[in-house]
Amino acid sequence: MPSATTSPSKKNAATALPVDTRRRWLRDMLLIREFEVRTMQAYQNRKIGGFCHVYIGQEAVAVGCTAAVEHKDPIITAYRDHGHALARGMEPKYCMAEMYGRIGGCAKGKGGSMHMFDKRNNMFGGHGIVGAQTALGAGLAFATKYQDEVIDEKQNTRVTLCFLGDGALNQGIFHESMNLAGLLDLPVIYIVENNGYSMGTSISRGTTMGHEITAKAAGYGMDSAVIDGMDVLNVYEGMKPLVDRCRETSRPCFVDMRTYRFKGHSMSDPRKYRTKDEEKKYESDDPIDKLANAMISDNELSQEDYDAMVKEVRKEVRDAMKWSENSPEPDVSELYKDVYVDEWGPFTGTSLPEMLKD
Ligand SMILES: Cc1ncc(C[n+]2csc(CCOP(=O)(O)OP(=O)(O)O)c2C)c(N)n1
Ligand SMILES: [Mg+2]
Repeated sequence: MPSATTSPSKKNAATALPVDTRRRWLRDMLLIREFEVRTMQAYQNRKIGGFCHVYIGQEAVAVGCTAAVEHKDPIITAYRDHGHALARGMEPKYCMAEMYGRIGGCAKGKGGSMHMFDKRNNMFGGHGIVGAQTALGAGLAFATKYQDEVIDEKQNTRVTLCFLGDGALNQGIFHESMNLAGLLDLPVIYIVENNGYSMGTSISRGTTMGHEITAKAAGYGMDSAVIDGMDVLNVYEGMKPLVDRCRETSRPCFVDMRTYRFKGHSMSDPRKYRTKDEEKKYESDDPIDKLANAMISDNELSQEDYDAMVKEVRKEVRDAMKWSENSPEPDVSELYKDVYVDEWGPFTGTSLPEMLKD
């Protein structure tokens, strides 16, 4: 019978990791935060157009989850995707230029904020249709399992992390994907970034059983876990055993990752559907402050080191913005390129298993 595990205690494997690892996670979260703050400003200054959703408040999820897998393991997510791309190692300039609609962007400026894609870092998007990535996540897991176990005859397969919002729980495609993943033993972990809202609809208004969403996994014969997503150490510690087990058994699993988005759903959202008190409560649980304060009080990081880190990421993001400004807009001839797979140079005549290999 599938079981729901609860949040692990804080002072375990993650705190036993080298200080440098935790410093890197802190820096990664700071970079995402700074990137998103500057994204909001650039949007207001009309440097960025189209739909845009920032990840402020949820940084510990992308950083802790990507730390729990290997670089070869595919990740895929929805449209609130800048944090996942950066956590996976995309250089900020490619992410920023994509939003600026410039040729230097990761999708040549043709995808925008919702379509961060980075094959080299095994980041398979950025998807704007709510729930669409859950079927693609199952497909990635099917392909990697086939390639790793059938073609390469390796014992351990890659594990796919498929992130989704709580709003996607009510999409038909999510249930079809869960069914197939359970039925075919696909090595995929569905991570619901449960920030409590789907645009302006709270989870209790839009989802049967409200916050008891792990019950849905039980219906598909999957193990599940509830993890506190506001603490990067907790995220890592909660995810690591699930990833190890998924790699070993090729059984999918499901995570209810409790988190909160500090800003609105998109760039224009007066947030009338929630109270200021609620926002304040979560803001006082800031994942960046939490790790920074813990490391400073444990003498693992000095205040000067922290200030220098903040300065460094500010410069990195400023440089990314400058670089994006200087990157040209795509030529009109780009309009018909990359529309079909057979026109996409590197993928021509390549089967999916081969494609996943390089
Ligand atoms: C199939 C589909 N229906 C509706 C929308 C419009 N829409 C965009 S975002 C969103 C809310 C999704 O919320 P959630 O999955 O919780 O993600 P979050 O924004 O909280 O990260 C909706 C309904 C869409 N993009 N796709
Ligand atoms: Mg949500």
